[in-house]
Amino acid sequence: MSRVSTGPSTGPTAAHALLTRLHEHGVDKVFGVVGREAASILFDEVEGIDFVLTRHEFTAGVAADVLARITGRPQACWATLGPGMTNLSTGVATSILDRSPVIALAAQSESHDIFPNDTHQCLDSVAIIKPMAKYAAELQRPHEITDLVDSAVTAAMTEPVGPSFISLPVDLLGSSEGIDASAANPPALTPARPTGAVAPGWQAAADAAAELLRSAEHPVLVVGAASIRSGAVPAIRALAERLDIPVITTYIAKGVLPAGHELDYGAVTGYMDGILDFPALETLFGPADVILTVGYDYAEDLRPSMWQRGTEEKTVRISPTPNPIPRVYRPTVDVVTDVLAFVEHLDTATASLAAKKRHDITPLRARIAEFLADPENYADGMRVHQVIDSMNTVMTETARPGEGTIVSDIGFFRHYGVLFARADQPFGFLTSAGCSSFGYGIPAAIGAQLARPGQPTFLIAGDGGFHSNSADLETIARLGLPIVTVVVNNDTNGLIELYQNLGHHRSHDPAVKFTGVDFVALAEANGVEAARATSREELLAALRKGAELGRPFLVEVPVSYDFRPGGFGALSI
Ligand code: TP9
Ligand code: MG
Repeated sequence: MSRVSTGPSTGPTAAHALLTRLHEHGVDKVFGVVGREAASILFDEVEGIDFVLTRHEFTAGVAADVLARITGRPQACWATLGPGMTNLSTGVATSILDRSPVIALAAQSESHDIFPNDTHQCLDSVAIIKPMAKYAAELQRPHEITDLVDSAVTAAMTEPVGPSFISLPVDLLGSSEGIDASAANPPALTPARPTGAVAPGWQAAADAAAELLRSAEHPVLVVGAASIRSGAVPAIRALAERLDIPVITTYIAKGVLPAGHELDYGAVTGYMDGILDFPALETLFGPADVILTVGYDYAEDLRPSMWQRGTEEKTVRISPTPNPIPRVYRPTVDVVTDVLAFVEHLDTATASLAAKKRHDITPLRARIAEFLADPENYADGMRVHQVIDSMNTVMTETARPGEGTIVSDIGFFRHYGVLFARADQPFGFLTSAGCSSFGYGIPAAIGAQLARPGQPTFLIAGDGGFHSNSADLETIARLGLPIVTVVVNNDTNGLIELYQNLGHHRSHDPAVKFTGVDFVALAEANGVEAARATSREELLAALRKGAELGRPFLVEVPVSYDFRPGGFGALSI
């Protein structure tokens, strides 16, 4: 609905209307870097929506992604035209592959001067972003901005949730032509939860799932993040506890059951058998005869090949999105509906069912405990599992039950985080499962700390990923966010070295090795207090200091990986 005024152009500008409408949809932050469009938009024009200046647009995109993920509301990021927009594009890629309702905004050349690839800094932004967005449009007339924001929010909040993009020619942004200041905006109608597909007759499919459960001996719930977005976590927990069904999650759905819950069989990664030197996937999935994949999303990197072990299983796919990947996953029963609606239906349909007897994973738990108890002091640097175990210790001392966030950048250490990091709430462990751009850590930690201001945020990052985006340490310092960062430093893109060794049985230093960076000095240069720790004792002391500080803190930890010959020969990825 557009409200067109024919009067003179003196009212609020499209920029003002844009911020107003974003705020009406619940957006309270715009992360970004402003360019020459600063002449046409002032971000303090509208109360309740703040601009957060970042050093890089990728940081802006990921911070918005994580803030949106945790708050369940859309959040926004901003870039200038041309290179600003291309820098932002990896943030947009993160939100499409990681499923987050981000409204990405970029300035564009004046409307009469849009000649992509010819005009200074002018690229065809909509064409570039469209393949990785739920919606992408360019503002044509200033008074239509409210409608464009509404379309962007609706698309972003539809499962699979993801980013929407609006390109804003700078002259239109600063214009009030056609905007009727006296007319009130229509209600924003932001959905409280994402909207998804509901197949007619899904209840019959849910009844078929209940029937499979009835005859199952060792059923398992495999839970993905769409379950969290649908508000189904308490219902899933109640169902699992009533029927004694174990819960296994994707990387990013860790925390669906609180840490230490007896039915929490953990999150899985294709690297786990290699890391643990133990048949973990076989132990977890071998005995399972019915697998309910609840809120299943292939982009979360939990692949059907991981559960296809031992006993031949029947599968149920529950998702608010019709199956996009039948070639790799064609379930026995497919239920396309809201996850919460399904779990409630299943709960009623199985009301008379006796509890199952969950299969035993004691050997796997014993292996993990043995691994983490490793007391050794290694001369060539700590091991990553020791680092994560220390972070868990201090997080447990610091966070109230059901609180706290451990954020992981991308690297080999991330897969140790998937296995070992404490997550005591949904999205209590944050990583980018879908896009996995390194450099994710700092912006994700910023988003998490802003979303959960009273709770501790710990970040683990590798030297490679961290230093690809470390300029935004200054953003952490400027905002005074009490994030405790641990940089595990092996002067190497370690995960890539692992692949080189797999492919060629030897490493090739120039492709993966760096010369040393002094991360303590780097942190201090950016206004962040820092320390170096080379043993568990030193690390625990540093983490405790950081957690108590109330300001940003960084710990550099020299690490080394043990690449056992053949240990990763059978990566399940
Ligand atoms: N470029 C981008 C933007 N993202 C990714 N994921 C790559 C390249 C490929 N991955 S995971 C990784 C790379 C280069 C290296 C990570 O090295 P690290 O020092 O951060 O971690 P670690 O522990 O594996 O050495
Ligand atoms: Mg490294």
